[in-house]
Amino acid sequence: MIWNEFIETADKERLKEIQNERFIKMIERIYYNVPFYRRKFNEAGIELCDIKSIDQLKDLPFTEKTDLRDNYPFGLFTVPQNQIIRLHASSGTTGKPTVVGYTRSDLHLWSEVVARSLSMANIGQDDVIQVAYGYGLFTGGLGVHYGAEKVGASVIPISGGNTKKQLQLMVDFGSTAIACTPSYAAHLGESLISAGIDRKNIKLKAGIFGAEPWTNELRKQVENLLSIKAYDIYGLSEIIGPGVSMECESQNGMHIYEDHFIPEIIDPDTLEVLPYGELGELVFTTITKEAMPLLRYRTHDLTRLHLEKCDCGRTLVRMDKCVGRSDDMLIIRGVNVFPSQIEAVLLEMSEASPHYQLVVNRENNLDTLEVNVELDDHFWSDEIRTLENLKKRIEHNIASTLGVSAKVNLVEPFSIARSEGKAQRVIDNRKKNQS
Ligand code: DLL
Repeated sequence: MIWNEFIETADKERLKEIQNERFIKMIERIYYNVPFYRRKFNEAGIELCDIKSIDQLKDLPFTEKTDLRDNYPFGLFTVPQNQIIRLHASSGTTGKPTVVGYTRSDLHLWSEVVARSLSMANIGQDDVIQVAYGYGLFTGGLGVHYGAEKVGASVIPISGGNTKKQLQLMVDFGSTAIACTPSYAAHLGESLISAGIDRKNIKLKAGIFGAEPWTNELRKQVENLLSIKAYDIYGLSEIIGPGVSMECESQNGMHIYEDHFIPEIIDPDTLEVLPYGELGELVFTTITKEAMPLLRYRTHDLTRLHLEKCDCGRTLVRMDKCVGRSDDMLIIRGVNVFPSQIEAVLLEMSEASPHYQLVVNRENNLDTLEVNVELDDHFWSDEIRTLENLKKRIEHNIASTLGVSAKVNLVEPFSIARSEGKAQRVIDNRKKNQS
């Protein structure tokens, strides 16, 4: 189901015309209304009248998360407070939160892009969607909520957590779709089984999972556990929230709504724009947002872009599943390791459950990586030799795939804390010791 056929299947020339027009307006908007941008343009010697086409985007300055913090709370807004009708914020582990504001038109835009996203999973007015992303300052809950209302689905605003209630309503209200983080979806799946609920009593067919990196291996597990099709949805508060891009039925990358968010992939070191197909950092420019447009915002998410038309008929550029954030990348004795790579290795083995944790330490100036792996209930054994062999096999698979040795600790089923939102997969004690 394509929500906005005109845009989602537009030919590239038509789309570029639309982008160009909107881009120029956006540049004027930030230049005249936000001192921060005016200063940046002046420092870079850029005159407003010189910017005539979106092709010049690559020559304009970047915006970073620290710029949002430095202008806390409302310094990057282009409108007075009386036009802001919603505020969200991301907690951030250190310092001040990053704040985002929305005008009425921004909220319309947000529901439009989420409506497009849900339509990719064929969610419409015959559906009952359980929104189990957190409601509050986090954009997940309310973001998906408004888009779900727009497509006419019956929305259950249950928010995150309270797993028993989630399962009860799933059965009683006949939920056909669930939106939550993939790690929580895995937990819901196993809870469904341990509660002894017969799958026949559940109408669930689709999951809208995002807000954290997850692998295709985890997708398979969650699809099996819940007997659904699991779709990846991507977004970040600074750009709008969920609904920056979403996977269609082909599950071949997430379509980015380029009529609102212009993507670029850059080399995070040289900051040069990379060609389609190359792995690098995703950067977005919003061209229609009113309250807080962002110019070349560095997401620090690592992925690739693909231009080819998709089997679903959409022409919108696709982004691969995110490998992770550049700031989540662990460097273990000089080797770059993303938690998602470990996840892929673990979940290729049927013995591992989707619950794991990486613990990094520094001992005698050497980094050590420990991987706590929770075993699937069926494979837990009292036989030490069985466990020892399995542990060695996992250690071998990690070493041969990632090129780094790790100590694996097999832990009992249900012993790793479950997350209701974004899972905390890494405990890096090196950082703690530094501060
Ligand atoms: O996580 C918005 C969201 C809510 C997206 C619900 C999808 C579903 P933030 O809290 O600002 O916003 O976190 C944004 O989360 O830069 C990525 O690192 C990560 N992220 C979001 N979606 C995905 C995804 C929301 N599908 C940060 N795959 C982003 C991988 C994701 N990482």
